Amino acid sequence: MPRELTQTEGNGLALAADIVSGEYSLPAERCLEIFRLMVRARTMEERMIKMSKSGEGYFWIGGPGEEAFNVPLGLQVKKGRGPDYDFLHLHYRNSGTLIAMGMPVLDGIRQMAMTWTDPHSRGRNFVGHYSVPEWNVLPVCSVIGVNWVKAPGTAHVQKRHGGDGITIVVGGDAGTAEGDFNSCMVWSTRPGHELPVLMIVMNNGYGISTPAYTQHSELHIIDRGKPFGIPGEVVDGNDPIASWHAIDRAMRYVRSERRPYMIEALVSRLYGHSSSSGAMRVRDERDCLAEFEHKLIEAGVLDEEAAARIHKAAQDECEKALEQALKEPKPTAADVRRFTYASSDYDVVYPDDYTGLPNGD
Ligand SMILES: Cc1ncc(C[n+]2csc(CCOP(=O)(O)OP(=O)(O)O)c2C)c(N)n1
Repeated sequence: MPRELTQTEGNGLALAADIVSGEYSLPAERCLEIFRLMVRARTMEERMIKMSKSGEGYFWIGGPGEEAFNVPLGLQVKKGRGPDYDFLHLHYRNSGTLIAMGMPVLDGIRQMAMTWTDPHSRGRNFVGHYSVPEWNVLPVCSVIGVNWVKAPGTAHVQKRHGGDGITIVVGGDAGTAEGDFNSCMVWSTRPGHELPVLMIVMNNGYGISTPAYTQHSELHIIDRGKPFGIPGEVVDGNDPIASWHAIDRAMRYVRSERRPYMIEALVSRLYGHSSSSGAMRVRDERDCLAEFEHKLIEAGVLDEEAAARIHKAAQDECEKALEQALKEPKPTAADVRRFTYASSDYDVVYPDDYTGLPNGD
């Protein structure tokens, strides 16, 4: 509940000074910003699920159930290009992070529709496999685990470069069983060569159809960081206020200490693993968006009409984006050989610019 009501928003609703969740709070305006972004991310994903069923797209995988953590993450990234800024090695469920960083919904829909205009992969990668060089978002890799071992590479560059840029790496709980997770911890904690890596495990309790409790005997995944001296915390990833503060604490630590830190966010998986398992809405898991909406209404900073307007605006945005994407060209068969390697003056293997860069269109 809000501590006190101090202002009046343009739509006539009283704005609370802070929205409180347990021992944490955030200003009401920040909460409304997070809520709007969560709605846009969820609506985009649900539109994509429909596309996977209607044939306007094919395979779907994504982040419904992770928005309460992923949006606060995106809002706190030090966004830019090069080692002065944060590097992101994201998971395929990080749509909320990209939306919070400013990705247009249209670009997410373009990847789902596999259009040539998809800026992340030119219509050639799975949906949710983002890549944004201007924001240091490295291409999401379908091979789970690999992210963990790429992260020390960018963090190493940042450590040598100086400044306060950090490397953020995100993966699911099942992927932590890969040796790469261990490699990340080893490489990030070599004595005298510790690296600024924020390791984030999104624990939704499943690896496709395998429940985590049948595979993991450790109480928490972050406990595996202890022998390496990696501090960590478990956070309720369905609570955007708690998540905001956990991310803030972790980022402050990694930015200033230049050492790794681990967050384990307990999240939901609201449409199963992917379209391969039907992408049907599950009803027995917490829904962070419904919970947050309820909280903001209870606190008096939102009412049902205002919430409905926010949902409707997001739906309209997604319909418009889909309409646009469906008009755009698809890649051709010849394009499959392009953009495979960055061009180089020293490339003796593909002297004819096999990759299509930089002389391609
Ligand atoms: C190396 C590797 N093995 C297997 C797969 C097939 N696969 C795709 S997603 C997935 C489960 C991943 O579970 P988790 O890491 O918990 O992430 P979640 O999908 O639950 O977010 C698996 C096994 C893969 N992509 N890469």
